[in-house]
Amino acid sequence: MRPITLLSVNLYPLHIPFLEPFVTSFGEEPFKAGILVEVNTLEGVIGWGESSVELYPGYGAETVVTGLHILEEFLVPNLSGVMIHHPTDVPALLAHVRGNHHAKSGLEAAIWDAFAKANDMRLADLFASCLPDGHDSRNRATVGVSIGIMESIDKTLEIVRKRVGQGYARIKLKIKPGWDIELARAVRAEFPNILLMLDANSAYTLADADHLAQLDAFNLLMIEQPLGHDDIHDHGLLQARLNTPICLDESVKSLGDLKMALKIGAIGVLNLKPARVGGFTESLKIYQHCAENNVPLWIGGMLECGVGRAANVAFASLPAVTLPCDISATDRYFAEDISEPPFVLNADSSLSVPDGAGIGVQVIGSRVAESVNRWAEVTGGGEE
Ligand code: OSB
Ligand code: MG
Repeated sequence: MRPITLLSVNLYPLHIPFLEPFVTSFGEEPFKAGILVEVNTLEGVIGWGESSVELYPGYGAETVVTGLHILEEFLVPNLSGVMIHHPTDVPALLAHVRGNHHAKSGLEAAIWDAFAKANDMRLADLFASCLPDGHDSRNRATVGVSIGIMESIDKTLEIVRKRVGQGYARIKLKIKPGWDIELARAVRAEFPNILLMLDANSAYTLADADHLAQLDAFNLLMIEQPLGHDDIHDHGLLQARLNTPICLDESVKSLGDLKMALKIGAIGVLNLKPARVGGFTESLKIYQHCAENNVPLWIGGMLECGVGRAANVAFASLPAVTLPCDISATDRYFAEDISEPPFVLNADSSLSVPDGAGIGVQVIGSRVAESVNRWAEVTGGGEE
């Protein structure tokens, strides 16, 4: 494959209005925040990636401001003028920085996109080319929808009706203490057959095990990250007391974490967010480990804009992604995204992989500029 040479990197803070705020056990996301990464190459190809960092360090430790700092001061300077023979070589070039996976993943993703474009292939096919035979892209990703914490169960039921009506085949409800058993009971009563799951974003402790065991009555696909974001051990103890499979999100930041969780019985299902594990190179290793060990796998989301969404759809089109993903249609999040065309839900609850090279969506420059301006307004100045 044709190598690329990196000339320059531009970083754009994101501020895109949501159609509705997204509330989780760790807080409210008032608008879509993040960092858009643009990579320019000697070959004249431009690559785009998204660092799905957030406004507050509630899900993970990183924020937009820490992401800009780490990218500008430590990651980008190491790549200037570097020839990339394959995107899987990128993590070694970023290894001098510990952690900061979300920041790294946007830069790596931009290089994956540029490399795929320079070689005139879809990102989905580039991913497949890194895997053994039999892992070709299915050209679409099966998806569900994640529903935030609402002001009442009635309001939640209304939204669930709307999403089921739109054709989403799997519903995920955010929960927290006091917003769990009765919610699950009400949704299950009205929708006895939908694929239903809950996500606690680390809102419980092992002392809640008996309480959480009541959820076994509702035939849930899984319960996602009930316990500490950094506590694989206690998830093992909890799983022994639940029939519902535990899905880990926050706790699995690397292939090593996954292996440990599997070894101690702390995980039944993996939510793989490429950003959380540092990018697509690590994601491909984790994907292969899941494929070889029959670990049920789906791709999670961080309310990405079209750039991150496109890359995640490409990854989620790989065949060992066996469960519906948290990658919904553009109109579930935004009135207007920064890229075109929008992702539209197919009748089989899937999103199609775009046809074009790389991520296959076009970034609209004027919308990026508007987003940067909105960010500057709410933060009272430039990027700092
Ligand atoms: O825990 O999966 C999560 C969004 C932001 C931060 C954490 C999570 C989420 C979601 C949204 O659940 C999934 C999506 O992008 O639609
Ligand atoms: Mg989650």
